[in-house]
Amino acid sequence: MKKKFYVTTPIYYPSASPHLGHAYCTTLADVIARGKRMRGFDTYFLTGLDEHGEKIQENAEAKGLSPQEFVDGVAEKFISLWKTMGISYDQFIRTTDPRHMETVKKIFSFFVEDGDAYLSSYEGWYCVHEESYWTETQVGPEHLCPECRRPVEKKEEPAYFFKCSKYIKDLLNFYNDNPLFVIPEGRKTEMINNFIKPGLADLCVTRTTFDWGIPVKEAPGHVIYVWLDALTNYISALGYLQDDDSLFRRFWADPETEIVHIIGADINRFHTIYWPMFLTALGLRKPSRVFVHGLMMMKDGKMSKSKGNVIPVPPLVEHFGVDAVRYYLVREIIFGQDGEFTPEQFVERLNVDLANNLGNLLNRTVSMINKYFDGIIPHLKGDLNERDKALYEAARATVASYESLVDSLKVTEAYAAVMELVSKANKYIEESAPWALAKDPEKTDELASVMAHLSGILFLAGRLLSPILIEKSEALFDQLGLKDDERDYEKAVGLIDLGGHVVEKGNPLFPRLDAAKETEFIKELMSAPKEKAAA
Ligand code: ME8
Repeated sequence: MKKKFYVTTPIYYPSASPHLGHAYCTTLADVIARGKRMRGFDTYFLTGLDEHGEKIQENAEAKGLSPQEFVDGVAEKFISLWKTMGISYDQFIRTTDPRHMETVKKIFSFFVEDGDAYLSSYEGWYCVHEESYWTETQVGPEHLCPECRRPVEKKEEPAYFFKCSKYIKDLLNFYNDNPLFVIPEGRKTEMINNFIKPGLADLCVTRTTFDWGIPVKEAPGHVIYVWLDALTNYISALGYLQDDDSLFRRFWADPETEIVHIIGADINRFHTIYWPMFLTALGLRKPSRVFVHGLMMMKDGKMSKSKGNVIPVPPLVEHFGVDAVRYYLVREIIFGQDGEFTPEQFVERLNVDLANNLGNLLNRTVSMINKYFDGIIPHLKGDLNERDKALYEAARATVASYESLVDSLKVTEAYAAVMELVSKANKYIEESAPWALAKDPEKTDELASVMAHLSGILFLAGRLLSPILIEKSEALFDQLGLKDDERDYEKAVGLIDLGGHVVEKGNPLFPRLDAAKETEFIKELMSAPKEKAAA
């Protein structure tokens, strides 16, 4: 039986155009999904948009559009960006989809029937931007949203509440029994200390002050407040409480499916406190892991359209290529930690890792096979010496650590391990000195062995990197003369003999970039007029 794997990104608010921060999270999820598919897991990858709420209604009004027209327009931009970034999602869920709305209504009715949701009235400090109510302590004397530091307003309204108090014990037991539920672990401690220990209030789940939301059947005038609506996407997309729930049975209900939500720290509370509670109330299993990634920051703080510091992704991809941008995102920012984008580091990372390390290894190997063996990869005849042996042992160890690192969501480290192997192969060239072996007729076997080993490493590295390098890995296989049906994972990790394949020298995979010129190019993109940057 194939192992099953379900991975999701947050469903983003269509209140702004997507930027490199959104691309960061979605690309990581894509790299994880592609990596699992490559290894034969039955994989499902979900992303989408969170289209209801007051902020969206306001944004639409400001543009003279209906909320639906407005979100349709922004949805196109997101879908187009994901195409540009090569995102291989299986479904793009939108919370205005009638099937999603039906599921949310049914869930709400269950909650009311079971007494998990009750009508009361709410008074609190509300942040329109975060769509969140905060307590007096949280907003402090300046009355600022603790999340985005914008001014909050005092509001009172009738509202339904979800009875969190009923589920706290279950949640804490679940945390205890599943130490890997929240990664990095510190993110769980944060939740316990900041929200659970001070006393978790029941969660407001309906609103009456705007109407762009899913209407509550039980109480006209109420719409379902965004978080119950939004979190439900992870199961409504799979058909939960719908006529066809086969995906739900396959990817959620089955306790054997590994379910991973990738999110940013800003929405940790909703995913690691309320979402497990909703699921318990519905009698459903909880996700296996919530991975809280760090934010990609700019020199002047968080990337945001209002600050005018967003990096427009399409021109970056057009200029450097999709693989270069994907590689940068995965490799430069350690998954789980905040990172800072700088044009200098962007160019440097591409030059050091892709042009000098990987590109160079391929270029040198193919040139030498052309020069010494008329372009035909020599057969592998085992390890001829300690150097050969050490290289292939390192390769096998890399596969093992790559798989285990990816499985524990240490994505950056997993790909760093592959690049480390590529560096080792470059060093192996220096140490074997094929140019010297070529001068000695008695060393032909050794020379052949060096070429055979290098070809095996290139095939392996190309395969392991292919979840990131979606185009260049294929170009690499082309240069090794591999046919389409010879490129699979098992063959690559088996370090099979590629002898007899005819190499084909192509363009350099990643030409070396002129650092000064390219840095300038990115800086210009960043300072482009806002309308351009938002495109
Ligand atoms: O919160 N760096 O939507 P949202 C890295 N609709 N990631 C970033 C980022 C940055 N600079 N900026 C945004 C919402 N993100 C809700 C989610 S889910 C059921 C509902 C990513 O559009 C990051 O993953 O504000 C963050 O958690 C998410 O976008 C927030 O997206």
